[in-house]
Amino acid sequence: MATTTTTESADKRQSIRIIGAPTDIGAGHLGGSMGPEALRVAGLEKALVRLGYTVDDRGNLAGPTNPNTPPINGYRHLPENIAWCSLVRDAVQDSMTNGDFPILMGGDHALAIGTIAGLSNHCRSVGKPLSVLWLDAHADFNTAETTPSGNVHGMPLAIAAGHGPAELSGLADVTPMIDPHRIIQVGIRSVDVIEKIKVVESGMDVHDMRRIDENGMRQTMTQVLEKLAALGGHVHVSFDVDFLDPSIAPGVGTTVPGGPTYREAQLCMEMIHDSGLMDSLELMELNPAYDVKNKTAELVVELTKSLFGEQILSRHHAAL
Ligand SMILES: [Mn+2]
Repeated sequence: MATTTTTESADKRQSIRIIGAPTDIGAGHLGGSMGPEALRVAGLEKALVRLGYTVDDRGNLAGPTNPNTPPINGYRHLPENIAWCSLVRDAVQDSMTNGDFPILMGGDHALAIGTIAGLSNHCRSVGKPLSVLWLDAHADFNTAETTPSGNVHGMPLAIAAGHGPAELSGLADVTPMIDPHRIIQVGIRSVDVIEKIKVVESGMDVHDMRRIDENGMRQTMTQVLEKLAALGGHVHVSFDVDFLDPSIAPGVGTTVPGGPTYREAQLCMEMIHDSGLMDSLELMELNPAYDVKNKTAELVVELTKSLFGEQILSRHHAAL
């Protein structure tokens, strides 16, 4: 695919803008607010520079603190989630408008509402459809009616698809901000009871761990990337660190056993890179309070390098 990449998209990929969103406002556990700093300590910027990219770390967005209070009408911290997601929307949209490839460092996964809102606005302005590749242990398709906890990080895709409080689901210029038929999920292995019905009805394409066990990561990602290529338009990759098996990635608040191994995750990321399809990225739910000597942050940096083209041997050398 690399040989068919246009000059325009190749240029776009040379310039990366890193945006930090240090908050755990949508999560059940505190500590995701330290995620951006842990990724900086693990050398995210330097790793991308070594791969030949120009990288501009814009520092952190500044939103409200976490009041850590119980749900009100089914949602925890709704006003604070609105404030943070609005900041993320504007930062991501500004990056796209300036031709920079945005990497959002979370922060919890509720912030994806802001990312998708910003991308939705940008895509509408340039006449492109928006698709999302969602790497996660969870379907994140709860609503106030189905959520066991009221934590908004379990709801971002339902809200992006138009099912949620108007203040959040209406954060983009149009509602819904994405067509759920353009959402592909990989790695899913924890879906709440009523949420299962909503996920099946939603139209999302869900490659759960059972499908990955049966088909293998290679065939799974071949199918996923062929579908994304056929759908066309902008492809956003939303990487929840709990996608990974907890044995290699303990630094998240919501670990679920039975996730992709180190090699399966690397293959997934390398295949995404080789497809040339990725147009924006977010690295979500890293929680240093649960990590061991920052090893999960270091793994996320390793996987991000693969997403941006790091290979064991270059394809050219391997062919000689
Ligand atoms: Mn998630």
